[in-house]
Amino acid sequence: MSHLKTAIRAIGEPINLVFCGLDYAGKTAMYIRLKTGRFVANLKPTLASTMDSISFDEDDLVKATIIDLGGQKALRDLWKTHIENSHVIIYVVDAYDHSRFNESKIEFQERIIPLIDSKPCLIVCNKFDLIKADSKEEDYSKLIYDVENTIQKALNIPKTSPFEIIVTSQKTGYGLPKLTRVIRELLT
Ligand SMILES: Nc1nc2c(ncn2[C@@H]2O[C@H](COP(=O)(O)OP(=O)(O)OP(=O)(O)O)[C@@H](O)[C@H]2O)c(=O)[nH]1
Ligand SMILES: [Mg+2]
Repeated sequence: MSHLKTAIRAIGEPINLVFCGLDYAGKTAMYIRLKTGRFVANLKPTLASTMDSISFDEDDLVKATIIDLGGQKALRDLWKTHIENSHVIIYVVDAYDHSRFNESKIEFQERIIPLIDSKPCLIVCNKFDLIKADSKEEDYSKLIYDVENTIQKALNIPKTSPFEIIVTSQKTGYGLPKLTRVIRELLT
């Protein structure tokens, strides 16, 4: 990951984080959570991508530009240019919706992997609140581990750097401190 830090320092340009992944995964909910700390239910699908500056520390010193893309099928050809122009890729998966794991895998393998170019790639397994509500598992850390493992296998994510899997719920805020910390570490 030090590759990113060196590149940023050398160039001194704004750092772009791109949010991609299938429609309905929770990209815009995550952008709003990171920006405002709030969860918004019933969001409309993103048709035009949003670019906005977000701080990842309380002193407002660690900033990056978020690019929140639309995930609908017809919009996925637009991902390429944004990924190429970004320093960090954040691929969001609806970890509750098993019926779309295969579609998410195909897009990840065909549209993300070829563009990685050693960029950090965080895979966000979102909607953990729905998984937890459905599960009888009482061991919280085991449940998290199972989600990470399920998504890693379902999408065939390499277990090595620059890939990192993070479980989140935009609704409860679970995983957001870890996500923020990982992003902050990449940026500073
Ligand atoms: N229960 C729950 N719902 C969530 C979570 N994250 C997002 N949602 C809801 O899921 C729906 C889709 O979320 P969006 O953020 O609009 O999804 P998106 O990935 O931006 O979708 P596109 O813009 O179409 O690509 C919205 O109604 C959100 O409120 C979560 O962690 N838990
Ligand atoms: Mg959206």
